This record gives sequence, C-alpha cells and structure tokens, in this order.
Amino acid sequence: MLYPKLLTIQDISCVGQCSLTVALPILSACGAETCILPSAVLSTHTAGFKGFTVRDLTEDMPGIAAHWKKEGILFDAIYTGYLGSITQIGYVQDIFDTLRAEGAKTFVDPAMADNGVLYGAFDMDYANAMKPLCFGADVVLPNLTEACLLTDMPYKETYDEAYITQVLDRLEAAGAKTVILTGIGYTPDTTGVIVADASGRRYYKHRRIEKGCHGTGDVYASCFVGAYMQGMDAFKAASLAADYTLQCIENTQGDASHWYGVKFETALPMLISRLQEG
Ligand code: PXL
Repeated sequence: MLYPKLLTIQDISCVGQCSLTVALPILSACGAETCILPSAVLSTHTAGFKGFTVRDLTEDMPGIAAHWKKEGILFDAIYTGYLGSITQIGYVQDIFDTLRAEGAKTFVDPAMADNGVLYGAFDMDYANAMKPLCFGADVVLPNLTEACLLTDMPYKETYDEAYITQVLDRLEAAGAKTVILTGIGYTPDTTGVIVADASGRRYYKHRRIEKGCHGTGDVYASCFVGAYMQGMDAFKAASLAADYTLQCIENTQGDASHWYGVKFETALPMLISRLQEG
C-alpha cells in the first residue's frame, strides 16, 4: 500500500460523528499518515443538537501553517471539509498554495449545505467565497445543493438528466477539474454519484435508503480521498466510497438513539478489505 502524507482541514465536533472525528480514522484506515488542522472545536455538530459550544480557531491557523512552512513540512494531499468562516477559506487557499509537495492533490468538500438549504452557520457570502477554492481544487465533492450554490442554479428536489447535465456543465465552465457529484437519483429508490472530469462523465447508481443520516457527506469524502490516494482512479474510489457509506448507514439503521451520525467504525473492516483487493 502507498503511504501518502495527508492534511485534512475541518472542525472537531467532539460528539456527533462528523468532520475530523470521522475523517481521521477513515483516512488512517486507508493507510495514510493523516495530519489535521482543526478549524473550530464544537461540543457537538450543529444539525440537531441544541446549545452547542463553538471555539473558532481562525486566529490560530496562520501560525500553525507558518510553523509547518518553517519546518519544511509538505503534504501529498490536502482535503478540506466544514470550515468556520470566510477568513478561513483564504487561509486554506494559502495552505493549498504553499504546503503542497510536488504532484500533491487538493480536495474540497464544500460542506456548507444539504437538502436545498445552507447549514445554520453559513450565508450566501460564504457560499460565494467557496467558489474559487472549489474551482481551483483538483477534486471537488459537492452534493446537489452545494453544486447549485456554486453555479447559481435553482435547487430542485426532483429533476431529470438534462438538469444535472446543466449543473455539471456550469461547474466545468467555472473551472472545476474533477467533480464528484453525490446524491443524484432519478428514481425514488435509487441514488448515486456522478464522476465528471476531462475524460467524460460516469454514473455509479446504487440503492437509496429513505432516511438521510448526518455526517454521511464527511464519511463519503474521507473514504473517497483515502481510496484515491491509494492509487484508485476517481470512478473506482467514488464507487467504493458509495458502497462504504451505504454499509455505514445500514449498520446504523434500526437504532433510533443513534440519530446524530452513522456507525462508520463498524464498516471499517469492509473498507480495508476492499482497499486490499485494489
Ligand atoms: O457534516 C458536516 C458538518 C460538519 N461540522 C459541523 C456541522 C456539520 C453539519 O451540520 O454542523 C460542525
């Protein structure tokens, strides 16, 4: 197996199985040295818990990055998820520009919206500020809501292939290189992921589980990055990430007390064996 050195930048939600508490173990299971830059520390994630605490770490980011620069620390991949502020987006861009090893890849999960609405902490200024980061990255992993925000398209709950083609065309026209568009389904009981890059567009369709689960975007993106950095091509990594995420949801179904996230740990053996098959 390859042993890439990755940096992932996102928040620590201490409880709630999302962002760094998901990315770090999944990337480690994929065999990568995983360095972290926490954008904020929250007592829980913001989707369903009330009265959570937030410690914004924006001010700490330039100093951390400067220390790494001084030490000559560079990364083979940099992967960003949920960020805390527009200022942080600028700091992340600087990290992309200065801390990449030769041939390094950048991955951006815009992590700002779902089901047609922005997450509570964000507004349209934030969504617009995300555009250059997303369009400059080697790989961008939006869901449909995020893709619409990035392309100024109206979000639709039900749609046809022509609409999705238009969203992808607009992402590519804006400069997106490889797009992993998640959660795209044309029938009620299926969903899937579209992988779009210079070589064309491919769709991996799979079973859809009715009830959405929190944190699955982070599970998906972390698995994709880990598999891709093991040398899988984008379509194979996207398909594996879909299978793994589905398994995580299945392993959580039926436990109403676990409403806040998915039991991603229980499916790590499946992920590791699929990675070993290559
Ligand atoms: O999973 C995305 C995410 C990450 N971090 C925090 C969140 C959310 C989604 O709501 O609230 C703090």
